[in-house]
Amino acid sequence: MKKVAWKKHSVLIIAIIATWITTYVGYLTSFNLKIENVMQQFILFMNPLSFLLLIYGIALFIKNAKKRNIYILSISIITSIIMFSNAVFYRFFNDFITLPVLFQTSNFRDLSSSVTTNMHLLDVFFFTDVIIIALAIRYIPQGDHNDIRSKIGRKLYFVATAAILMINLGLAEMERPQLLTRSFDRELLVKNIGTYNYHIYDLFIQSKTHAQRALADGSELVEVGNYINANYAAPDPEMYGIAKGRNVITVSLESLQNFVINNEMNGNEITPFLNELTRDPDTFYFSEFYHQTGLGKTSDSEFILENSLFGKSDSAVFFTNSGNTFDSLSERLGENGYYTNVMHANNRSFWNRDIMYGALGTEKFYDVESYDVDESNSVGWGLKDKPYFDQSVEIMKGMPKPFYSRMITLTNHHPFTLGEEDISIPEYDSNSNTLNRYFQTVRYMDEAVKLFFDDLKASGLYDNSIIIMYGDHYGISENHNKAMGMYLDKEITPYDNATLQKVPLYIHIPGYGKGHEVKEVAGQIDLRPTILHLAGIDTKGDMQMGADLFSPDHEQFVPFRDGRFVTDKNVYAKEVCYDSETGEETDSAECEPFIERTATELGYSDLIINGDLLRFKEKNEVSPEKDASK
Ligand code: GP9
Ligand code: MN
Repeated sequence: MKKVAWKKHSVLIIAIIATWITTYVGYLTSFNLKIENVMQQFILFMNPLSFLLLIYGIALFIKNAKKRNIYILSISIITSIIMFSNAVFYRFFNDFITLPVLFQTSNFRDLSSSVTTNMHLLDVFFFTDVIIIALAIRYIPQGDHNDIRSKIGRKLYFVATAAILMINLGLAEMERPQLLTRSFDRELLVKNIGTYNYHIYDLFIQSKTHAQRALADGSELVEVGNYINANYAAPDPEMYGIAKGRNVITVSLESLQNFVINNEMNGNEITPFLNELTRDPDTFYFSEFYHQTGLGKTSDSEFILENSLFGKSDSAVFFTNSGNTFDSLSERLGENGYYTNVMHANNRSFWNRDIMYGALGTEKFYDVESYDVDESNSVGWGLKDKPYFDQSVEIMKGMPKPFYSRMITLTNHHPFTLGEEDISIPEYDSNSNTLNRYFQTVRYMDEAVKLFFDDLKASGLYDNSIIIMYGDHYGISENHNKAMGMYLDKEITPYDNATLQKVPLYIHIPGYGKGHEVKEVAGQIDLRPTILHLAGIDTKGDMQMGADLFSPDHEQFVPFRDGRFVTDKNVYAKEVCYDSETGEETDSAECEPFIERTATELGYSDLIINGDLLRFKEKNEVSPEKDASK
């Protein structure tokens, strides 16, 4: 009977194997996938299988032999075209195709012109399976089949397919926890679930986004706009335009929490340079400043800084809404003559940055390819912060002025590892190795930032720049509460977990002389209006949820993406209202109005993003100053 089944379905079996192998060989020859261990190699090998079993398996329902063969051949042509297009696309963009890129390429070089130049003769290889299948159809005679037994066989076949998919997803989840919820990186997706499943996943995410978008018609913009206008905080005339014409440099300090600043660990000063800056007359140091990121971590902090809108509650907005229209900080500075760029020595597709930066109007992304990276200057996630800053300043020297450079550091990232040569202070001695090492990588970052300032001074760029540095999100999660409790010498409550979300913010204006510590409760959402006002660019009428930090009207209220919030009087966490001074539980009536407002602000931000509402907003509609400056 086995023999009969093999004979009956030989074309199908040949098709599955031929496309499977062609796909796998395609992975190895056309994409630069970094495979680190045997398990990853195995996942890569097996990942095309579940999809191929499913899609070719539909042939089992087609009784007529001729139609069945046409179906199988068509599928092989389609899968070959998918692999072939990705290979051509990859040569140019170093990335896999995602749907928004097919609709939105205006900010990158023209796709179509590059396609032909990136096709290679050897690409016919991708159609090897088609040829094999065509030959099989030609030489292996097949009849119609329509019997009872095949129904049971079919069931078994699809159960096996589902099982293979589950095994694949299970292994992928082991290799990369939260792969599908956080998305991270297209390369990781392809490596773990395969090109075909990846495209289905992409289609799913993008259709969800499109459906939400299709339901919006712009009428919501009025309601949201009214709320935003009512909360507009006019700039302090003393500060407005104080950095006009200067280069704007923002630095995202990876995983840096505020608790290490002006603090020590077993007698060792953790951040000598950043501590010195808190007392520097050219620096405003914000000691009650919070990150507001969600699942999208670094990318959320980038999104918040650029748009003064929140990320999403259940996914990374960089992945779900890279096709939206934005009114970003980059775009606004760009319109005002700045050369806008991002400097980050990682894959361009990580967090979907390459696509999102296009939507944000960033002119240039200096990704890993723009840096000299090798074994000797890398650790953990890649290029170490010291050489990163060194090389970045070299690149900056050649940039048109003024520029807006958004820098993203990397070394102080989980798992917080360093080579011996970069360790300046001992490990901590708690039960958490993560926290123990954290102090060391934080210290390394502190030294790197000092070096950066020295380099900027030496390059002559320093005096005509303004440098804004902030922690992107927490580095030590609640899983390390016990160790944190030991370090802070107290039992960690939900109140502490909320206040531990403080990240340092430095606004450094060389030559200013009147800087000081600011204890205003504030958040990342406030960065966009603050920076634009310092640069002398008005933001009245902009669809932003934050307010200028220097404005007398700035309110001390910071909603977190998960519904917690902090004001100057209270902290609200785990549905408990705390007194912000004492950390003790207090009358819930004190928090009540802000619970409501947190929901409103998060809701309005979601409305803007999900409905892609900014596409309905007339450019320059409500910003007369901006027109005047042109
Ligand atoms: C990756 C870096 C880290 O490029 O930004 O991302 P994270 O894991 O912190 O979101
Ligand atoms: Mn980060």
